[in-house]
Amino acid sequence: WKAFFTRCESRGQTPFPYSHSKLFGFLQSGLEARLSLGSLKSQVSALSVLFQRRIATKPQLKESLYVETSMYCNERGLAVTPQGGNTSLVGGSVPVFDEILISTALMDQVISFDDVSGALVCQAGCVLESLNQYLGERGYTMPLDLGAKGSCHIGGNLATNAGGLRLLRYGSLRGTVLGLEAVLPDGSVLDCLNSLRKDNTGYDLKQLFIGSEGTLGIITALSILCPRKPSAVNVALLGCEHFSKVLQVFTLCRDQLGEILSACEFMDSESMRMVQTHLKLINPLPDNAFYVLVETSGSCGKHDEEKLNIFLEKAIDSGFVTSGTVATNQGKIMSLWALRERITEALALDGYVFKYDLSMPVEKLYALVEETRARVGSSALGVVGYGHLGDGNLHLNITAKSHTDTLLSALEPFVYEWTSKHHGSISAEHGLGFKKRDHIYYSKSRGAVHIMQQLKQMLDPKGIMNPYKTIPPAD
Ligand code: FAD
Ligand code: 2HG
Ligand code: ZN
Repeated sequence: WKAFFTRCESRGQTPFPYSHSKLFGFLQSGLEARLSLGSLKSQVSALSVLFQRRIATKPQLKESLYVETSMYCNERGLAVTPQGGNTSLVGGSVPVFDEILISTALMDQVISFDDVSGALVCQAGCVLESLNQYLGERGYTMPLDLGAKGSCHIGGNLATNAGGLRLLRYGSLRGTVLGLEAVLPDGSVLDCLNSLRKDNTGYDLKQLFIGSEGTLGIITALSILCPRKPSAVNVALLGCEHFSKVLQVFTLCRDQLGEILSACEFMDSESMRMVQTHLKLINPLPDNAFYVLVETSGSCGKHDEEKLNIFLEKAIDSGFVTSGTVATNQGKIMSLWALRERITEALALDGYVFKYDLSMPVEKLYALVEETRARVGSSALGVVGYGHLGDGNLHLNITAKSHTDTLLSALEPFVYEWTSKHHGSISAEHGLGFKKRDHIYYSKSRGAVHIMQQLKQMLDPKGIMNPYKTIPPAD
């Protein structure tokens, strides 16, 4: 990013949003491009005429619009970036040089909902929170939840294989997505949109598109299995003195809460400081080194409360937690969740943020934060560790007054090498996008990346789909 911005700025250009004349500058400077300069403006206006005509004739947008656009772009070698809610944290959803942005924002219709099986079929541009609301009115809920729920699209969630706050309970989208439809780069439609729970007829092609970050095609519709909305939800926020106690709380809550455990998140005191300072949120507990948020969801309030109380008693008696608070009403539940869900927002208000999304054996999770803190010293404003404890997923964020190469070189490749050494993943749930594409080798073998490149070549021979993201070019 830095190199790219510096190049643009040295020519007096602002990289985003770019106009055609600015793009002209990029092309002249020899950056990769697949457009002929003279025709760019006419290509874009031809596309917009195509869109307007389509919208006028088809008030309810169908995938046919995407078919025509894909064919148009494929024939002319125009690069395309699919965009959902644009909440990507790795620069996956923004054009880098010459791509045409295709948004799913107008594809926001529920197609069907089966209230016996819980299978929801909808278009890719439905906002996650709206789907949850739609289902809530019918006694069901979405099997995933994340802080960006008010903006992100379900198509974007599939494209990134988003994890989030409920993965511990309902598992990954690789299990809950039943089928999908995608428009391929050449305009053909891949129809795998079934709603069956069991289907072992050949390769499971939908899995290729889950987590493909817009590099293979545009997901236009999907079918997803939704669980019943739990009638009883309880949340506890607990304070711990050491990370070793956080781990003991996790083990205890799995033992004691079993099938009603729906989330187990953790945050350190630095994360708490961020939400208190920048968002003025109130910490209901005395200051602690760590906080664990435990959520239970079930169908019998009395039974769940009893279980939660036994768990809390044991956690206190064993000295795992030093303080705690429990919420059973919606208002307090939301305010406890806000402390955890809004950390990303608070960090953005602290300064420039270096973001890392890592998974590793859970007992190693916090050692990396401590080592990073010691390494960067006072050159950072904050070194913050939090995440999805139940999934072994750490969000390590380092804030600074501004981006500096010195800080970057203290962090990278250190963070990636550390993670790889401990057999972790350098992108647990956010994907690789533009920012992390070239770091893929820390988590995947050369052989595995080679097969990914071959798959990409087969489905997108002209390389028009999100070309600068996720999969590095073949050597
Ligand atoms: P976009 O950002 O628009 O796109 C993401 C990628 O998918 C891009 O590569 C894009 O090209 C591609 N894409 C989008 N739509 C399609 C489509 N229809 N077909 C093909 N490709 C497509 N992520 C988590 O996993 N867990 C979290 O807990 C979490 N919390 C977050 C909290 C906040 C406050 C924020 C800002 C982000 C968070 N994220 C989280 C990251 C982000 O929200 C997810 O990656 C989300 O799934 C992206 O959805 P989107 O619709 O915004 O996609
Ligand atoms: C979360 O779990 C998100 O809050 C965002 O995945 C993490 O901003 C981050 O690093
Ligand atoms: Zn997360």
